[in-house]
Amino acid sequence: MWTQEHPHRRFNPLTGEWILVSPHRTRRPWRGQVEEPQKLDMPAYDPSCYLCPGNERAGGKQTPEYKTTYVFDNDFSALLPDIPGGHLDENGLLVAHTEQGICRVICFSPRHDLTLALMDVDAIVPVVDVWAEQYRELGGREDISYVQIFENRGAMMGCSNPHPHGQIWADATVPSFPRIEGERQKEYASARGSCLLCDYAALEREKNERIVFENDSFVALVPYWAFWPFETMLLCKQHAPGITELTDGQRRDLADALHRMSIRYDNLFKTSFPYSMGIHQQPTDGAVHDEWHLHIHYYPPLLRSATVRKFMVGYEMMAMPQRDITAEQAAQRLRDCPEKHYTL
Ligand code: H2U
Ligand code: ZN
Repeated sequence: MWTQEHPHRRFNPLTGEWILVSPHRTRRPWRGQVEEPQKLDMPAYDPSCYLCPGNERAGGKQTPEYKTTYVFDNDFSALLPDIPGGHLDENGLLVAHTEQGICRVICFSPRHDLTLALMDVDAIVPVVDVWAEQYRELGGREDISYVQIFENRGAMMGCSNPHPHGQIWADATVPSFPRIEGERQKEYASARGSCLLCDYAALEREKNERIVFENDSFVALVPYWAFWPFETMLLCKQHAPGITELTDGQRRDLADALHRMSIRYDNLFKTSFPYSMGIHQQPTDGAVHDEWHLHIHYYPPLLRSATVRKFMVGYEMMAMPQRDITAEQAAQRLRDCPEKHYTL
């Protein structure tokens, strides 16, 4: 009889891809390091930080004396708004298109020493509000079809500065991952007449095996098809294609969910937990996208401790992604974490 204890593949309905799960491997003995809780001694203001209020940034620009959040055009933008349009196609083999866009940086707080785990929910609500404003403004432009809001946390993720901040890259075209998720949601909606992620959230809440926590508007869970060891998703319980559709109450619940997820993550390995987190929502390409269901992905690299991470190498680079610890075990570990930050 097949059980989920045997090696198996799990299907990701949002991408159409598979992931190999090898639960028996978690029985391998582990004699790796057990680390001391990491102290997070950081100054509230760092004179050398370009995101701290009043300090100088690259190119002589100045970060103002802001009180809550602050948004500016990235001084090293990967995408630029004013470039000549053009493309190349030689035999379908050498193909290129110019890509226009806008990159911005969002400071979450003037305090250098805080993170979403250490800020109050009251202070995170303005972050959600500024995400919605930016989505509305950038998405409202003729030349922008998708607004990707994200946060990279921790040096392990290539984050250059601990000052709490995120980024926005707004693109003339819909980038690969949201495009694929959009196509999959659209196919599901046409085939079943319902929303993929509304149905998924309802199923997970009924099963109650992978839920980490809930509030009135959001459910936090380890998706059945998770790839990163402690990957999670925040799903809006009500159908909402984008962040601008959220009510004030839902925005507050999102701030609460972001806060609680970050605390549980930090408590898991008693460290300032690294991750990439991003919002997936409807494109702003002028079409109606009711098939889209707003959600947030967390992709954290850590596996066993504050320093032992998962590597995507070998079979995973050549064949398909794989995990040992199951989504159910990861959800249990995150459920067992308290919601009071370990440093407090
Ligand atoms: P990360 O730490 O996630 O790399 O984000 C910081 C961003 O801040 C990064 O994209 C930008 C970098 O280009 N930046 C500025 O816009 N101005 C500066 O003075 C330094 C860094
Ligand atoms: Zn700072």
